Amino acid sequence: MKTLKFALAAGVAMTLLSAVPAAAQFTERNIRLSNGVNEDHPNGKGVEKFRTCLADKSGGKLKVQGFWGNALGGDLQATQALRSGTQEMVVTSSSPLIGILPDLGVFDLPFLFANEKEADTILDGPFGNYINGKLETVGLVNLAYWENGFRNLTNSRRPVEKWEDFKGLKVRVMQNNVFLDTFKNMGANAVPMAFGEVFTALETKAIDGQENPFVTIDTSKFYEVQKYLSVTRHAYTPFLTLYSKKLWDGLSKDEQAALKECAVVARDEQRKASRELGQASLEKIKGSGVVVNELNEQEANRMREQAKPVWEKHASTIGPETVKMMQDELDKMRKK
Ligand code: TF8
Repeated sequence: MKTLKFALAAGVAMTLLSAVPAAAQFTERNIRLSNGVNEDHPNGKGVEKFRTCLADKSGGKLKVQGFWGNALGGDLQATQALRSGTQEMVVTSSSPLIGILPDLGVFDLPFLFANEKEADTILDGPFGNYINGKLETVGLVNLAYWENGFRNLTNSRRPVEKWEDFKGLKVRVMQNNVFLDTFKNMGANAVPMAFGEVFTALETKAIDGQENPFVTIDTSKFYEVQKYLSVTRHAYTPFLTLYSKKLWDGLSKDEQAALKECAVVARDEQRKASRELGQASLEKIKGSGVVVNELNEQEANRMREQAKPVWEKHASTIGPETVKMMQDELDKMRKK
């Protein structure tokens, strides 16, 4: 009888225990998050949303400290700090990281995505997950894909209306072989350079041009030292929102879940800002006296044709399996 009572009491206690949710586990932490761009870039809106979302979920325990304009080093340097566990987070282009994970080069293939919707579908779907899995093996946890955006060419020499107009232009490209070859193949004199050096190189005319989305041409003030903007949309580069795997492994399950959820909430805000501010930036750039030209359809198609050999040349270094998977996902999506 005694044992039965005990068993009953124990049973009740167990049920009670499992009915009361365990208190969520959050530790007071300061998350240093660095950006190469300035705070008025759409990333400013993304980081702000990320900060408030995390504060909400963690009862103020998880704090985000944003750093801007390369204050903690460039994209690559900051990413290496994550890998060695001396910095928590970075929002970086995938392009400068191909030395760490060659598969990331798939995002650099010229004219890969036709529009933002295609980019969102691929990045937020199975392909994005597949790349995230690979990133973990090199010490990086990607919480979400944010938007850097469609890239356009600016220069101080002439309007670029067809691919032959690239000839002899000294154009800064990211430190990335796919970009280097895309521009060489157009006839440009391509110069790989870290983002932090670009403004001065343009200002001193060490280079003629560079390529980035409208929001970056605006918020990094490149339009002040450039005369022409050609709407080439030759590549869409995503941002990775990376967390140090070394530090990640020391977080509680609740902290990890909150970080992932908030990076996605912030992603939606960041993409919205990127798309709205993109138009505003273009108007501002025009208003400053920069001459803006679009490509006509025929020239846009010729440019796309001219870029094709770059795909073939780089498939083996990126990884044939990765390129094929991207191609299959694109085909599937476009058939729908
Ligand atoms: C580039 C990239 C950069 C971004 C930024 C530093 O041109 O597009 O603008 O990675 O976050 O280097």
